[in-house]
Amino acid sequence: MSLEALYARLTTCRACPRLVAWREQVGREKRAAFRNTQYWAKPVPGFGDPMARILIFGLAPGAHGSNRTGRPFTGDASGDFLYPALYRAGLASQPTSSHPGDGLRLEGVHITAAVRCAPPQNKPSPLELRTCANWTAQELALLPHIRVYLALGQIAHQALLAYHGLPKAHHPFRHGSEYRVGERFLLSSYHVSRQNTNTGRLTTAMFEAILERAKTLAEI
Ligand code: DU
Ligand code: SF4
Repeated sequence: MSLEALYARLTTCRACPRLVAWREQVGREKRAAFRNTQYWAKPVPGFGDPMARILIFGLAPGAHGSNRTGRPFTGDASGDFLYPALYRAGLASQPTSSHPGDGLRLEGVHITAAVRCAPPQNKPSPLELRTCANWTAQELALLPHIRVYLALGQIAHQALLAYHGLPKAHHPFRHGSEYRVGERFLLSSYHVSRQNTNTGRLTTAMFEAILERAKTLAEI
């Protein structure tokens, strides 16, 4: 199975009734600024380099970001922070990510999330996280060179610990925390959400340092 084939199956997933309802409701109601656009309103596949050594692991699609455009972190404030940073770190071909088909390519990095459908209030339930981890397992099987997980936020961090069967009490989330998980590293950062970047909780310099550390751990 190829990543493309996996993603084709993923986009038909309806395993979480609450998230299916929400992703589609947001896609019908839309935000005023996007009322003339067709929302994706489906599970959002991962994006990037199949040979990646770094896997950026987000929380879930933004209702009006990737739930609209169909590409992770594309079309909202989180992506407006993330992609320029990837570009400056030499991991992306351009600093902007506006829509699939804009020519953006990642190099050395792949991006996915703990949950692949937009959740209300950006809060997936524990069951939804466990259910979508089945897709994480299949995706990781097709990304054989990952050495570093870069978790964005505590929920992503805990989802990766759960995926590896590691107790969260022994691996607390901190901005910049690093743990070994089997052959890989789990490096974590505050999430790139507007809530964090607008308040200065996560600055450009802090995130640049995280990306440099990820590159070092991945030997890029
Ligand atoms: O056509 P393709 O090279 O298989 O790329 C498919 C898809 O993945 C495209 O949107 C670019 C992206 N991508 C990437 O970002 N970095 C890579 O190294 C290869 C593909
Ligand atoms: Fe399927 Fe994941 Fe979406 Fe649940 S969140 S419906 S498991 S793709």
